[in-house]
Amino acid sequence: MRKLEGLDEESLEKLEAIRTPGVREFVLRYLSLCQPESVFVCTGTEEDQEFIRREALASGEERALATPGHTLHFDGYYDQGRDRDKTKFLLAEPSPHLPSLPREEGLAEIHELLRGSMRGHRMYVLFFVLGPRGFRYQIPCVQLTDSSYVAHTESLLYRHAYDLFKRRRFPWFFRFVHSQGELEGGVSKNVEKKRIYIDLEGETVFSVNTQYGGNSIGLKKLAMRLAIRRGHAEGWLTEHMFIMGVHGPGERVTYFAGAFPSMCGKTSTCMLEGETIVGDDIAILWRERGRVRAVNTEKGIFGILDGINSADDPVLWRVLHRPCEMIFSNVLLTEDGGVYWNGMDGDPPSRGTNYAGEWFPGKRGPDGHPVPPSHKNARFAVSLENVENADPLWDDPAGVEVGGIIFGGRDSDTWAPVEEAFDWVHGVVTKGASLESETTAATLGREGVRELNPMANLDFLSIPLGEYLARYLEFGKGLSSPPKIFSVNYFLRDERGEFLTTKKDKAVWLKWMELRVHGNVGALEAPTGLLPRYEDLRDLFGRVLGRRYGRSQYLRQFSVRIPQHLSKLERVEAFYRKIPGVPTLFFEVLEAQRRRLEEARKKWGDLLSPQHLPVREA
Ligand code: SPV
Ligand code: MN
Repeated sequence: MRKLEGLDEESLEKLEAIRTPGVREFVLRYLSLCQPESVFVCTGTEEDQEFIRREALASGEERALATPGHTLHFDGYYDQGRDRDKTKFLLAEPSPHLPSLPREEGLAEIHELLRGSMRGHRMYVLFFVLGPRGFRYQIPCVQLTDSSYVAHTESLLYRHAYDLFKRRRFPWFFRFVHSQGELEGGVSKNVEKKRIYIDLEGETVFSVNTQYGGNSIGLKKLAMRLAIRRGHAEGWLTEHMFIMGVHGPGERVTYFAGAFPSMCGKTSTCMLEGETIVGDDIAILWRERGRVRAVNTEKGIFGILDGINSADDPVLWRVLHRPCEMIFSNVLLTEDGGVYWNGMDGDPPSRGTNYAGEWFPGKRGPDGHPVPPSHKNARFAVSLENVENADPLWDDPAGVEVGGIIFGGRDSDTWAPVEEAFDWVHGVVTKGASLESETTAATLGREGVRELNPMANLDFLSIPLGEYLARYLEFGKGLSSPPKIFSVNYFLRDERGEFLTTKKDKAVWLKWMELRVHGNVGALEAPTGLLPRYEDLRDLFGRVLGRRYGRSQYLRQFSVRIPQHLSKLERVEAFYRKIPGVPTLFFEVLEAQRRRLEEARKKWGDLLSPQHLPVREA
C-alpha cells in the first residue's frame, strides 16, 4: 500500500490486517481528501480507548470534572441539536417526500467541504457493530472522525469490532465521515457550512462543520437512517425505541419497546426504578418463530439531563453521580468543577461556564436570546455497564421477546394517559402512525408546534412513508403472538392547562400494560381502544406508588375527549391522503374509528365517561 502522509507504520499495519474488503480504500480516500495531520486506528483495546480519552482532554474537546471519570464537552452556540435543515438524503432522483438533494450534486458539494477539513487535526478510524456482537443482523460500521469527543462518545455507546473486521470478510459496512472543520474557541467555526448528507446508495454518511452528537456521532441517528432502509429491504425494522423489561407478578419480566419523539420521557421511562433497561433509543425488531424480538443497536445512553432530579428519576440520578466514565455536554460548569443542569436538585449557581461562555443570571447569547444555565438539550453519555438497572439480557445477541410496543408523544389535549389498541393493525394506524407531538429543543427551530411524527421516526425515515407503513402493517401478519400495541401520553392537561398526571404515574401505566400483555386484567372498550378499569389502577397506584388514587382523578384522566379525537383523525387523514402508497386498509381503520366516535358522541355527548364503557373481561 502506498504510504500516505500522516499515516504512520503502526496505523498502516492495523489497517493492513483487516480482511473486510473496501476498508483500506475508504480510509485512504478520505485521508487524502481531508488531510489530517495524523491518524489513529482504534482496535478497541483498553489501551486504544485510553489513548482516545487522553486525547479528548489534551485537545480541549473535553475537560475533566471533579468526579473521577466525568468529563464535559461544549458544542457551539448554534450547534445544540439535530439540524433538520442541513440534513439531507442524497438520491439519484430527489423525492418530494424525503428531505433530499440530487446525489451527484450533494456528493460534489460535501467532498468540496471535506477537502482539507481535517488539517491540523488527528483522524480517528473506528470499527464497530450495531447490535450485540454475533447478533444475526449485526451491522458493521467504520467511522472516520477528526473529533476525539466523537471517538470517545462512540466508545461508550457502541460495540467495538476491529477484531471482527480483521477476522471476517464483511460483504458490506456502513461508512461515516465526520469533520468538525475549522475550529474557533474549540467549536466548529463555519456553522453556515454545516452539512449532514446521507448517501443511501453508498451507505455512507458525511457530516461536516458540526460537533453536536446527533449530527456527528455516525452510529446514532445517521446509522439509523441507513439501517431503516437496509431493514426495509431485508424484512426487519429499525425503530426509534427503547427496550425495557417490566417486572410483573412473581419473577415475570415482560419486554416492551417504546417509541417517543425526543424529550418526551423515553429515557426516564426505561430508567424507572424497579424495571430494567436494554436500550434507551434505537432498536432493531425482527420476527422469529411467530414472535417479535428486539435488540438495542447501542450499548450506552446519550440522554437528556434537563429536569432530572433525585425525586422523579432516582435511578438516573444515582447513575449521574457515580464516579465512572461519563461525558456531559452543554451543561453549566460550576466553579468547583461540578455540573449543573436545569431542574436538578438545588438552586442554580450564580455563575459558571456554559456553551455561551461565562454564564450569570440574565445572560444573553450572541443572538440576544436569554441563555439558561444549561441548554435544554444538554446530555450525558454513559455505557450500560455503568447503569445499575441494566437488564441481564442487554447484550444478548438473541435479543429479547417483545410483549408490547408503546407509542408516546407530547399531547396536551387528546390521548389518554394509557390505552391499548384493539389489535396490531389498529395500533399501527391509530397509535404509531397517528403519533402527534409538540416539537422540542432536541431539534433546532420552534418549540411547541404540534406535528405528526409517525412512530417517532419522522426525522429518520429513509424510505417513503407509504412503504414504511405498508411494511409495518405486514410485519404483524402471521405472528402467532403479535406484541400488543399501546399509547401513552405523559402530557395531558385539563382546561386550565394543568397537567393531569405526575411524572411518577408512568410506573403504574407500565405495570398495567404488563398485566394486559398476559391477559391478567380486563379493560374498558372505548371507541379509540381499551382503557384501564378504575379498580385495577387504584390497586396499582397503591401497590406501586403507595398512593391513593381517587375516582374523580381517574375520570378526569380517562374520559374520552371526542371532539379532540375527531379533529385529530381529520389531521391524520389529511396528512396521509397526500402521501403516496398508503394502503387503503389504513384509511378504513381511521374511518371505522371516526364512526365509533360519532356514534358515541350522539349517545353521550362530547366527553365520554369511562363509566359508560362496556367491560371486556380478562
Ligand atoms: C434524539 O434527539 O432523539 C436523540 C439524541 O436521541 S440525538 O443524538 O440528537 O438524536
Ligand atoms: Mn433519540
